Amino acid sequence: RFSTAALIEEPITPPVQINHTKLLINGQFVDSASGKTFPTLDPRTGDVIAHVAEGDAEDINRAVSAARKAFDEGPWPRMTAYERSRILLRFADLVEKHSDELAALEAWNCGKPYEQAAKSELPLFVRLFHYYAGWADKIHGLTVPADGPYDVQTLHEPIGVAGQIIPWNFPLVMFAWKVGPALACGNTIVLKTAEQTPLTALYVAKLFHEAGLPPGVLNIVSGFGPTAGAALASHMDVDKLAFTGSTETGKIVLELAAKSNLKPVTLELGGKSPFIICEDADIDKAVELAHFALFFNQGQCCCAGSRTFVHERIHDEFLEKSKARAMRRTVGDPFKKGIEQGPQIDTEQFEKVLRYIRSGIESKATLECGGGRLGSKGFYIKPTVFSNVQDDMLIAKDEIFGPVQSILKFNDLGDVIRRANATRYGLAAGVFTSNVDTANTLSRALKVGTVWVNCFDVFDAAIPFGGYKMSGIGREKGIYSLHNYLQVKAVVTPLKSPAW
Ligand code: TXE
Repeated sequence: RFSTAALIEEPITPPVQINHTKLLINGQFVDSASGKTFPTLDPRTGDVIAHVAEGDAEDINRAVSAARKAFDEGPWPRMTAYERSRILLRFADLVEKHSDELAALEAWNCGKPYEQAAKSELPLFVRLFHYYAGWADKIHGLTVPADGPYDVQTLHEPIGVAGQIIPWNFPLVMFAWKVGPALACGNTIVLKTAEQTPLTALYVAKLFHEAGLPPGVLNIVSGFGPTAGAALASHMDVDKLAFTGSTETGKIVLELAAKSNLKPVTLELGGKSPFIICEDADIDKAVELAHFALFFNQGQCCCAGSRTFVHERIHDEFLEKSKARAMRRTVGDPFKKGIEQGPQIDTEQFEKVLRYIRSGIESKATLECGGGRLGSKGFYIKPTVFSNVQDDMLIAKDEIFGPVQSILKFNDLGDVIRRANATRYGLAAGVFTSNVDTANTLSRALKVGTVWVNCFDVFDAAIPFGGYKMSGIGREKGIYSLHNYLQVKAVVTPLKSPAW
């Protein structure tokens, strides 16, 4: 029983206007050098929302020059850290004031439920800027007790111009994870948004300038990966690159960075995260959490709990209840009340998810529910559950990035640890158990960057996030992200009177 077509056939008009569609370079909204634009689409219908200036290599050059000048000559890295912190705080307050419109724009451009954007993502965004505003005036070096008559200090300095490339699944949250720490440390930025979702970054960047950010400190270039993205990754005057997206593209940008000026790169890439439900788990709670871990944000999360491992003793009851829960999931227009799931982002992702569903059926996993598109327009997919999933099936190995839950059976801890770790990814894991020893064993044995025990998708600004193995390089959020945006300089001075 899925929500009726009525929930999707007549899209609600979003309660927000689109005011910004140009590139933001040196504090000004400008056309692209080529004059080209590209359409950004409504995932509910595939219709055009707006035409947006399309940046390419020439616009990246302009944006990098502005960021360079703002770093080398502008006030930003020379301000007191307290002044920088005040601007970050003012910005966060402005975003909070405009959060209804921003949530609407995010929902419209991304297809995510408005209530999710408003209640979860906007508060996370604001909190993250408060958090890094708090760090701005607490970044400092050390005095080092070196051998010999020397005074040794370390200075923690901003790196310079940061290039940042973000994906479409959480446009605002990804903006915050990248921009917050980079600015708190005193860097300047050229940020390339995903081609699917250019709108909210332009809106918030405008608010940043209202909050007092000097021109050139934050430049936003909308555009495509192989043109604008590649130009940024290979730019000789970009000092650091941060990327979130697919593992395949992560390899490309790492290579571009190495072949150009060897800029340091942080990568946050794909995942195939295990969610492990032990035999002592409260089944109803585990069903709900495993459902959330996979289906949240239409299944378009890099850390989605996309391999649901269930102990064989509770497997059958868990499966029945998970299937019933997926069939109760409300799918529909993201602007309607109580909607849990909107459309996938675009036709490419929609087709990819449907291909994996066909692959699951062909490889003889059992399709318990869902298994196809919902409605006749837009990119809606029925919540889908597969059981009898084996480790070597494609649906158990690849990142599907859609509302497709794969349920696997295990029999003991050793078995599940080995299988959970047998993947090229290592982003996150969920563990559901009432036994603290089991939780401790699993959280130490799993080769992943985050283990959520009896919870999932907890994204507080202070908690570091990032991957082992091919899920990435480096950590974002928390104190760890500051290290990505700082150089350490050692200053060594002979002491005249060492014996004093
Ligand atoms: O990713 P890309 P796509 C995964 C998910 C999804 C798959 C493909 O499995 O189905 O990736 O999605 C920019 N040089 N994730 O095609 O291509 C691009 O413009 C420089 C996981 O959207 O990695 C966008 O801004 N940049 C993920 C960004 O890279 C390039 C979130 C991400 O796009 C480029 C999204 C190039 N040559 C998808 N090519 C996560 N980790 O959360 C593309 N880009």
